[in-house]
Amino acid sequence: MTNTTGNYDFSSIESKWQTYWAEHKTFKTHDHNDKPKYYVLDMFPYPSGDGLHVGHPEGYTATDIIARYKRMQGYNVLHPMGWDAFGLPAEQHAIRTGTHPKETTQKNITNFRRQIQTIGLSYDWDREIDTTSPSYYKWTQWIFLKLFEKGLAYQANQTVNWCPNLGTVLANEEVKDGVSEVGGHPVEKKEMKQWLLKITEYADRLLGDLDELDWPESVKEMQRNWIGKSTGAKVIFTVKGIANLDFEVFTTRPDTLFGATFCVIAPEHPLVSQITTDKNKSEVKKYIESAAKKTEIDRGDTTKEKTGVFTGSYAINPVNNEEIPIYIADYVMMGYGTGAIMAVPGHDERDHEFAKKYNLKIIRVISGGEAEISEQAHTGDGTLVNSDFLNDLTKDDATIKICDYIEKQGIGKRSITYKLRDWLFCRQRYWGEPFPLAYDQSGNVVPVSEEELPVLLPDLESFKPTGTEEPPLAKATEWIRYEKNGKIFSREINTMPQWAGSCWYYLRYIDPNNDIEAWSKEKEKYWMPVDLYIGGVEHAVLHLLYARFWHKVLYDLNLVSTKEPFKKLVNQGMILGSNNEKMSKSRGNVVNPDHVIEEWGADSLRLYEMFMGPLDQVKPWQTNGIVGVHRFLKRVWRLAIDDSGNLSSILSDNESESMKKSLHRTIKKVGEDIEALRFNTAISAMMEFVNCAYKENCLSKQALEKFILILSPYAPHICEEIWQMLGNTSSLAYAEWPKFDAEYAKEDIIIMSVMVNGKMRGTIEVEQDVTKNDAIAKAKALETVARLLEGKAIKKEIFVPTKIVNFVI
Ligand code: ANZ
Repeated sequence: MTNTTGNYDFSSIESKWQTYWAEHKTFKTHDHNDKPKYYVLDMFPYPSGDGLHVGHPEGYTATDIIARYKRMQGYNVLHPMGWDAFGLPAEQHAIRTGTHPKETTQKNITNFRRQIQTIGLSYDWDREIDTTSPSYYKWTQWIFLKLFEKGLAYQANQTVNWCPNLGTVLANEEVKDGVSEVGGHPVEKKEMKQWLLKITEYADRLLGDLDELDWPESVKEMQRNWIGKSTGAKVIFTVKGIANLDFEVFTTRPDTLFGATFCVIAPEHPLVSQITTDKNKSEVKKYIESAAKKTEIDRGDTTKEKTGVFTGSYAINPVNNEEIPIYIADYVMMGYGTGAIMAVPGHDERDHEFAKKYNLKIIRVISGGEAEISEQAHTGDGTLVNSDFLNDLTKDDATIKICDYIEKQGIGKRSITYKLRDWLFCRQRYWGEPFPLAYDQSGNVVPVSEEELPVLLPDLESFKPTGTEEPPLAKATEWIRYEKNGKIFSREINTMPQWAGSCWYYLRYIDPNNDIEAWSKEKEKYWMPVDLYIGGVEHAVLHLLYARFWHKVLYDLNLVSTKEPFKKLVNQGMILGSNNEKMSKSRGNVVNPDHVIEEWGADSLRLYEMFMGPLDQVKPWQTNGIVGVHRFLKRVWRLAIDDSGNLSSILSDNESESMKKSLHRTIKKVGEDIEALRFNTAISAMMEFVNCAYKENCLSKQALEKFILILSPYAPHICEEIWQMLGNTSSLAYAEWPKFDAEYAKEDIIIMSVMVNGKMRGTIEVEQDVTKNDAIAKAKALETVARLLEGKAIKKEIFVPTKIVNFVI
């Protein structure tokens, strides 16, 4: 078979094979195969107007290599793609450009799909999903109903960041120093009735089950910190001079109770007005007003100077009856613990800073520390001092003793607190899933019945924020009026937050076209859990925590069969611009994959993104890097096909020993590297193989075939073309992954000298790439060496690769 021209014409080769795969539905996945299953998932993109950037194909190529490799290994592979398309950016873009979000979203999806398809990723496009399509969000609403029925969705008044100019509530992260990050508009604290999901009810399980997951330790740690479990005690302090008035503090250090020299309550604490004396009223009022303007992030910032105000009242420390002043300060948050603390300035840095500023007493109750307690808090370990019956005990023993004591006396109890708050699950926005809820005439919430789903998002002409607290859907008056059994209801007009759709999309891929169920249980059992999930580290907490939460609820409802959705997680590292800065339009360093593909081809793009460095590392884009991998592909092409488009004359039947060795070593290494996601070193090994073939100037057709198969997950288009040129009539996508011959794959045996104290005592025969540990073990086993080492302490083990092992005794 001949190729029309002998050149590596990547652009016609790539479009030819993309068309072939689409027409033959090469990557269509069938359920209930008797093959073992493998589910490899990408974090589906948010289809922004900017289109794909080179960061997307990094993770997508990695999962694609795995998907293609697993298929060749005989797995039934699920590898789907879809669009996470509701949310604020689409709406803001729509507002800016004056087009309806529905239109822009569809336009963006079309562009994203086109771009993704030009990379040659092996998705089963029959499973494509779009979170904004009614056939999808019907089931998002259905899951919400399940949460509602289970009592996990509730309404409550919440203090939110309200920005009148933007006409919306903002997340804490979107507010800096009292103004919105976008536009710098003033932000107010406001009480608003909001929908919340009781994620806190799952805090312990979300924490505990992390241990079983094959996830990066850093991501697990971020989730642990976000959940923030603190073990300690709640202690009751009475207010002096006001009968029957007391309050509870939460402390992680009940052992320091004798060192509490003042109390602090949050500015929003319900007791504020009761305990503030007349004399202090105006000061307190002023302070509370200024605190209301700060965000929690600012209040919790330990670098900011502490502020506070005295209430005029005193609390009684229940263990020693000391009268201690009660302050109000904004470093104490109402939403955490009990919103009140016992301050121990001797051993807590924030309390120490506060005590110094307001001249409050500082007592040492734990021994140790370098500085005087009046100069610096001692937060470390030590034994108890100045603490009556706790004296001389260790911190741990004192904690047990004081907890037993307060429980016996009825002045407190052991307690666990979480940082995790319930999830604020509604937005005053247009472009989101409507809630399947309505209100009756007296304002009671009534869920919409399952048969009435989906509750369609009405086609509003004016979807912009109203400028008031009222969500845009308030304008859809006809839609709001909902009649059932002769009664009139009024629909919920908030929408769900943008995280909702991504909480369960991995389940929909399993059964994307099912209109009677969200997914079939049988298919769920076959496919779940996701075996490998690759995506950006920016989703370490929110998306991954929310999805785990929903999954656990579904598990409790017996709707899914696994406790956790994602068995193994990998974060790809960010790709920076060539100037080592984050890619952004304003920096002018954005690389558009369309241009790269046009100039060098999709196979070069894929190969380069994998060759840049370890998948999880941050790395800069370098144009000469892509030139290098492109040259490699040309060399592969030339190995197979000559100038006039015929099979190359290098190809012959006989083959040198060194070529055989090179082939089998490469097969072994590439397989092992793919398993370990070390794509860059696998590519280096394949480059070495090609160098070897040119040097030997002969290669068997069978060897070339095997090499093409192992290169194909990386550069599928060129490999399909060569595969066909070699006389194969169908796609290589399901060809068997080549096996290596262990004899040939073995590294060369070398001889290393073994010394004791620098004196030659023998030799060992090892493989060229032997590890230090293996070489040392083998050297120790030599009789001559073992005799010398017996009973002696080895001071040092020196290993000079391929040369020497030396023991210093
Ligand atoms: C006395 C004490 C002594 C404390 C000491 C610490 C060290 P984590 O670990 O984050 O859970 N605290 C309690 N509630 C608070 C709130 N609503 N706002 C701000 N701070 C609060 O922190 C728990 C500790 O933070 C608690 O233990 C309390 O101070 C403070 F040597 O109590 B501690």
